[in-house]
Amino acid sequence: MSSQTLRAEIPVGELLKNDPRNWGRWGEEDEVGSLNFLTREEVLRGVRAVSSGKTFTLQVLMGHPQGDPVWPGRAQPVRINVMDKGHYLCGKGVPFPGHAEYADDMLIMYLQGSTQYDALGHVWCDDQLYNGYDAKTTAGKMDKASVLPIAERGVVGRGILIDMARFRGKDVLEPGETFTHEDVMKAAAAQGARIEKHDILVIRTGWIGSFYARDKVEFYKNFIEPGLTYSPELVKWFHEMEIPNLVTDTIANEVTVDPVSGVALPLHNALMRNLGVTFTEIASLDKLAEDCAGDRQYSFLYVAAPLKVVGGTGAPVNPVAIK
Ligand code: UVW
Repeated sequence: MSSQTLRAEIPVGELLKNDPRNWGRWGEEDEVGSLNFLTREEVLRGVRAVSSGKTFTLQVLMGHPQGDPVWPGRAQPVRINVMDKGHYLCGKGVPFPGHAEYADDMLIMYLQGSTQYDALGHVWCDDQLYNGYDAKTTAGKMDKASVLPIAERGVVGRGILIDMARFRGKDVLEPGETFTHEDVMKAAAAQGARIEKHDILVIRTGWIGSFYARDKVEFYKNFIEPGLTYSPELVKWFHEMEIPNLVTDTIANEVTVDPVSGVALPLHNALMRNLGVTFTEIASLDKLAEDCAGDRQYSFLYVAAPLKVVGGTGAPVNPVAIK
C-alpha cells in the first residue's frame, strides 16, 4: 500500500465504531467469515442459475504484454524460464534416460499481484483482525485469518453481475467515481435482475479492462480507482443481505479514498475485517458482462478457490462463472 495515498482525516476505527460486526458469529476460531453463509443449499441455488452451460474464466492474464494491473508500489509478476530447448542446445539441459527433454519456469510475484482473494486478516485497524484476532499474529506469516482457510473451503454459490459501467452509459467509470449500494440495486433493476440474500456480488466498472489500453504513467498518476464508497447504510445492507463475497474489476474493490472522511479503503475494514466479507480483486469481467448484456441473464454459478498458500495474505485465483 503506498503511504502517499493514505491521508486519513479520522482513524478508521473511529469512523466504523457503530457499524455491525460478525465477530464470534461462527465461533472464536472462525477464519472464513461470511463464506459460512454458502451452505450446501446455497451451492444448489447457484447450480439452479445454470441454464446454457456457457463458461467464463475471470482471472486476468499473468504476464500480459502490456503489463499486469497491480496496486501502486507492488512489482509486476516475473516469470523466468529455468529450462528450455536453449539449455539443451548449449549443453546445459538435464539429460533423461531415453532423451526426453523439458521446459521449466518459475514465477516471482506479489500474492496480491493478479486476480486474487484477500485473506480476511489482510487489512485491520486498532490492532485487531477479523474475529478479533491479535494483529501480532500477522508477524512473519499470517497465523490467523490467512488465505488458507478460504482456499481449503472454496467458494461456490449464486453469483450476480452488476454492470455499473453499462448502467451509467460508459465503457469505464471515471477515476474516483463512486457508487453506493442503492446504485447497485438500481443497476440490478435496470438489468431486470434482483440481488438475493447470499448472492456473490460481482460488480463491473470497466476499470481493469481499460488498464491495458491506457498509458501506464497516466494510470498510476494521482492513483484513485472508482468504486463503492463507505456509508453506515451500505454496511448495514451488506450485513442484512449476508453477502459472502464481493468481486470487482478494480485493484482494491472500493474507491481508493473515501471522499467524505478522507479514509483510505474503509470498506476493507467495514466489510472484510468487521463482517468477514471475502474480497476478490482484479477480476476480468468484460467478456462475462458482454454476454450478460446479450442474453439478459445476469446470474450464474460462481466457483472459485484461491491457491493454498500457508500463512498467505492473499492468493491468486481464476474464478469460473457458469451460466
Ligand atoms: C491493498 O493492500 C491496497 O489492498 P488490496 O490488495 O486488497 O487491494
